Amino acid sequence: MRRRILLMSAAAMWVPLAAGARELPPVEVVKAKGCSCCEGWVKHMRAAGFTVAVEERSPEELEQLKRALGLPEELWSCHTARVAGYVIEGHVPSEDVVRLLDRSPIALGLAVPGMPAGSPGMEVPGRRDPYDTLLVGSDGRATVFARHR
Ligand SMILES: [Cu+2]
Repeated sequence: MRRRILLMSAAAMWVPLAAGARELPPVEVVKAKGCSCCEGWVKHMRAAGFTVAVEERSPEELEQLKRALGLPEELWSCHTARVAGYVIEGHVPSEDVVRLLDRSPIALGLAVPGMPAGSPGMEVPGRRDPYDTLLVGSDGRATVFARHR
């Protein structure tokens, strides 16, 4: 319940501006040292106009963070990010993050579980796995937010 209130107030703080004058909230990424696909995702987010701060932690601390945020283990990926009170887990395309901010649902955030080839930061020449971006509810339940084929 406390998380829900926090999320609501965080979402309310982000007021969408008129199209073309969008101001994007800062993104905080927590990643393990030496994770290059995580760096790839950071570049992707910066290219989309986000200001991204990166913090490196041990794999154990990263796991602890995911648990503390209430992310079910089956949704885990490499890096974990936070933006406007939402959790963004893994290689979520920037356009999905923008759409989440526009809609500002009451939710924990978005997740792309695992590390599908072809997702932002996971570019593999000649390979593109279909994947879904999931909307993770405050209770940890996931539904499809966007399909990427
Ligand atoms: Cu990755």
